[in-house]
Amino acid sequence: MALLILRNDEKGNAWRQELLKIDSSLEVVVYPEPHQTEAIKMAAVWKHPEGLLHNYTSLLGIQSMGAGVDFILEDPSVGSPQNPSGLKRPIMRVVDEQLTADMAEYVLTHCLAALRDLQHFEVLSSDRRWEPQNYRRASETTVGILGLGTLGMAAGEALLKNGFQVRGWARSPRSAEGISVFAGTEQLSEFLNGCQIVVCLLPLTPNTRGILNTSLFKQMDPGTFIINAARGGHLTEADLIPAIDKGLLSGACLDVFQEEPLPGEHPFWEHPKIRVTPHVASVSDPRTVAAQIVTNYKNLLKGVKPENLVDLEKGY
Ligand code: NDP
Ligand code: OXD
Repeated sequence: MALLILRNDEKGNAWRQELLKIDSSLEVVVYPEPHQTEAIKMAAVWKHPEGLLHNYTSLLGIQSMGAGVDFILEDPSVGSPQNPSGLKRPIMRVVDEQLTADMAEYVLTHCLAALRDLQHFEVLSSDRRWEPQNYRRASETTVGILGLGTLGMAAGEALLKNGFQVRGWARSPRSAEGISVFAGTEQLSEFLNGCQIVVCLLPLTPNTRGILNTSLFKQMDPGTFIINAARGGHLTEADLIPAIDKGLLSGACLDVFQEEPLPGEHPFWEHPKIRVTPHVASVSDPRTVAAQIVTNYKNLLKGVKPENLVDLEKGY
C-alpha cells in the first residue's frame, strides 16, 4: 500500500520528507522510482505526464498538490463528465492558509504597483527621465475579482483592509462584508463597469477558458489594468497586446501563461506595459500542505470522505 508522488519537477523528494514527518510509517514512492502499480492507493500529482494514471487501477483518489485541478481533468486518463472513459476517482485539491495568504499578498502587491504605475517609472528611470505624473489613490480605485472563492475572497479582504473598493464575481450569488458580489454571465458586464483593476482568480474550466478576451476587455472601462494569477488558459493571449496598444487596457500583470516557462521569444516579455512573473503568485509549501495530503490518504484507506473534494460536474 503506497502513496505515489507524480510531478513535473524535482521537488518530489522534498514533498516525501514532509509527508514522512507527519507519519514515518507511510510508504511514499516518488515517480519514476520502481514500484508495483497495484500497490498505489493515492497519487499526489502536479502537472504530471498525461496518460499515466489509468495504469493505477487500485487508486482510491487523486490529490492535486496545488489549488487548481485543471491539469488533472485535462488528462485523458482521468474520468470526468467530459471524459467518461477515463479512470473515475475522487479528486482533491489543496486549500491551505499559507497558500491563500500568499495569493492575497501577490494581488495586493500588484494592485498597489498598478496604482502607482511602478512599471512606467521603471521604464522611465532606466532612461534617467524625471517625469512626475498624477496618481490614483486606493480609496478611488475599484478592484473587481473574477472568482470569489478561497483565494479571491482572501485577496478581496486584503484589498479592503488597504482602502480599495472591492467587487467579486462568482457563479452563485452570496453576500460578503464590504464586497459587492455579482453572479453569473448575466451580471458580468455590470460587474466590470466601474472597475479600474480586474483580477482573475477563476479555476480553469470549459466555461472560463479564454474569458480574458477582446470582448471582455471592451466591456471594461477604458484603461482597466488586468492581473491574471489563475491560469494561462484564461487569457486569449493574442488579444492582449492589441487591447493595450489601443488603450482598452492600461496594462497587465501576468503570473500564468498558455506555455510555461514563457518562451524567450514571447512578445509579453518585451512589452513595457506587461509585467511577467513566473507562476509564483502562490506556491504550495510542503511544510504546510503535507498534513492534508496525509489526512486524505488515510481517509481514503479507511473509506472516509476526503477533504477538499472537487465537484467533477463543476470542474473545480
Ligand atoms: P475556488 O474553487 O475556491 O474558487 C473559484 C471561484 O471561481 C468561486 O468563487 C467560483 O464561483 C468561481 N467560478 C468558477 N467558475 C465560474 C464561472 N463559470 N463563472 C463565475 N464564477 C466562477 O478556487 P481557489 O480560489 O482556491 O483557486 C482559484 C484558482 O487559482 C485555482 O483554480 C488555480 O488555477 C489558481 N491558482 C493559481 C496560483 C498561482 O500561483 N498563480 C496558485 C494557486 C491557485 P462559486 O463560488 O459560485 O462556485
Ligand atoms: C496552484 C498553483 O494551483 O500553484 O496551486 O497554480
